[in-house]
Order: sequence, then structure tokens, then C-alpha cells
Amino acid sequence: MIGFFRRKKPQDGPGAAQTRPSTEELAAAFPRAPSEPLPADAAFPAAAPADEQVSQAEGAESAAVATIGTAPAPSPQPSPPQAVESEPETDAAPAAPAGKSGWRDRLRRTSAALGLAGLFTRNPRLDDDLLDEIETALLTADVGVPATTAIIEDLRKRMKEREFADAQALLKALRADLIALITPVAKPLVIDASRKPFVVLTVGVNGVGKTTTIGKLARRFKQDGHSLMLAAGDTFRAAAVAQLQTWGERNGVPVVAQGQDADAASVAFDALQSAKSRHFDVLIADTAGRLHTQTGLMNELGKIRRVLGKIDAEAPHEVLMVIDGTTGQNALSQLRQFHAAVGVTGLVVTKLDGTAKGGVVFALAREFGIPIRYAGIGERVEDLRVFDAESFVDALLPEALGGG
Ligand SMILES: Nc1nc2c(ncn2[C@@H]2O[C@H](COP(=O)(O)OP(=O)(O)OP(=O)(O)O)[C@@H](O)[C@H]2O)c(=O)[nH]1
Ligand SMILES: [Mg+2]
Repeated sequence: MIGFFRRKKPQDGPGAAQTRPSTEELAAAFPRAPSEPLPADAAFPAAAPADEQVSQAEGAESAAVATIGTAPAPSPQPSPPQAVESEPETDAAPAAPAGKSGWRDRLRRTSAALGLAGLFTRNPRLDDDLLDEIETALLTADVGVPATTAIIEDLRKRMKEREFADAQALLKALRADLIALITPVAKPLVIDASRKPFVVLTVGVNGVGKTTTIGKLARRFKQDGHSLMLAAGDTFRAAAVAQLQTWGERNGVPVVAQGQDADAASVAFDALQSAKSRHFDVLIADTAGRLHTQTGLMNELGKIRRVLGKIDAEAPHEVLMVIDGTTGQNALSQLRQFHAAVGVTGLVVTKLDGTAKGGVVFALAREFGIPIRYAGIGERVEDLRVFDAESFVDALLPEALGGG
């Protein structure tokens, strides 16, 4: 094996304080199965020697899970199929309805927190007090000072010029300003078929939804007809490997893993080699959550990037940073640090269905201009939407309020 693959001591990692997974981690490792039945071939293979698992995977691309690697297998054996089927029910809501109504349904709480809709349904007078209230609502929703100031100044100027006949006209202008702010970043991820495999490296701080997003993406890419493979690059916790394997199994997608404490760059390297030799269209690599302030761990991301580049100079083709929509303004410093360390090319904003204030999306768009690829609007595998500026603003601030 190549010399630069040194094993990382677990105490270096974010999971250092946790020698065994907590109840929450285990719960996160086994999110509720999607409502549809598992495909017949999606069950975990019985614990087989590693070599045999490789050949199984090579023989059938749709095989559920392949544990491939040179490291001894310290990882826990994948749970037997019944463990998945009998997992306790979580309180995950059903999948969001399709189209704009799904956005509206899921962003209800975000919209309520923003409080703008309420402002307009009270049919306010067009005056500075109304602008002050809008400004406060935007700042409270984490839209941030620069974006809020730009919007309020635009509206104030136009109000002085008597452009708005009533509050509904002002509402329309506000919606248009919000849409204009995020339209430039609403750029979907396009899998470039000439890059084979197209490598997606997933990064972000702890618990933001990286692994869940990979599971959702695996399903989406498969439905779009891409063959794909996953790399279990979060080697700090045994539960993290098992969590990705569970997602792989559900989607009938092979997972390359070396188990806990393996070198993340080594896992990524092996996975890319394997995906390339087996002509997969897409490889998605998971990584351990890390705080943007942990310099050593941030440098490790650079190493993963360099190692992938040894096989394909252009890989990773997408560095997808997952951001928790409830994070608020801290998301800006997270993105700044991750971008400096590994060159982020796309974002996923998750948990917009929660008590997220959502406004941080506008702040991110204004400050960085990095494409927002997807929005996470629930825990279900279906709850990942291509980010759409109009649907997002429509959910926060519907066009028709109070019958207007
Ligand atoms: N409500 C909601 N929950 C989500 C969403 N995305 C992820 N989650 C939940 O967030 C929790 C953490 O998700 P993970 O995918 O494990 O997060 P992670 O970033 O991989 O975490 P680490 O690997 O520990 O850094 C899980 O309970 C997920 O179900 C979302 O869009 N909405
Ligand atoms: Mg994870």
C-alpha cells in the first residue's frame, strides 16, 4: 500500500471523546426505512470473507453492499436484514408532496419564523415602520446584514418613488428581490458523463446531514440511470460505516469500506480505483464531520483531495458541502474555512423543514455565490429537492396573502 496512507489515531478525530456510539448515533445510523419494500437483492450478504464479497460485487453491479479493502476488517459486521426491517419507528414524517406544495408544506415552520407573511396579512400601511418590521424579520431569520440592507434600501427607494400602490405591491417587490438574490446560485448538479466516474466528495461539520444526503443522492442518481458506488470515508465511528452501508443496501449500491480507524484518504483512493476499473458513472465519498476550526482535520480533507487526484487529476469533480439550515450565521464561517481547505463547488442546505430560519440561504448566496445544488426538507429518502429559487421563496413568502 502506498506510504502516505498512515492510520489516524482515533483521538485525533471528532469522535475522540466517544469510544462507543451513543444512543443518538445509533439512532442516526439506522434511520427509518423508506416506505417502499426493499428490492429482493438488497439484503445484506451473509458475513462472507472479504475476497468473496469483492467477487460478489464484481459479478453483480446491483449487489447491495460490497466491503472492499485491504485493511483487516475491524468494522462491525453489517446488521442482518431483519435488523433493518425491525428497526424502531422514528417520528420521521411522511415524504413531502411533490412540487411547490411540498416546499410550502415543509417550510411552514421556517416561514412562520420569518414572520413576513404575518406582516402582510395584517394589511399594513406603506411607511417606514413597515420597512423596519421587514428589516427586523429578515435579520432575525439570518438573512444577514449585507443582504438585508440591500433589500431594504431597494424597497425604501422604490417606496419613496411611489412605485407601490399598496402593501401587496411591496410584497411582490420583496419576493422578486429575494428570488433575484438566490437565482444565480440555483444551479443543479450536472453529472458530466465524460468524467467516469464523476467523483463527489461530501464534506461538512458534524451532524449536518452528510450521510443522509448521500443516501438520498444515491437513490436520485440511480433513478436517473447512473451506476454508482459509495465510499465510507467517515472512519472515525463504526456506526458511521454501518450507516452508509445501510443506505447502500437500501438503494442497491455497493459501498467501499475499510472499517473504523482506517485512513480516510486510503478509503477514497481504493474506492476511486475500484469505481474506475468497474466503470461506474458516479462515486460519492462520505467524510467524517469536522469542525471548521480543527486545522488538522481540515488538512485531512486536502489530503483526500490530493489522493483522488493521483488517479484522476480532475477528481473530485464536485466538492459538496452540506450545511445545516438551522446553523444561522455560523454557516458563513463554516463555508469560508471549508472552501479554503478543499475548494467547495456546491452546497446542500439541510433541515429546512425543521425550525430552520432559512434566511442563511440568502446570506450564503450573497457572500459566496457558490451553487446551491439541493435542499433537504425532511428525513425521508425522497426529501431532497433540487434547489429552486422560486419554490423556496414561494414557501417562505407566498405570492397570494390575505386573498391578495
Ligand atoms: N428534518 C431533517 N433531518 C435531517 C435532514 N437531513 C438529515 N437529517 C437528520 O440529521 C441527522 C444527522 O444526519 P447524518 O446524515 O448522520 O449527518 P452527518 O453530517 O453525516 O453526521 P456526522 O457523520 O456525525 O458528521 C439524522 O437524524 C438525519 O435524519 C433534513 O433535511 N431534515
Ligand atoms: Mg455521517
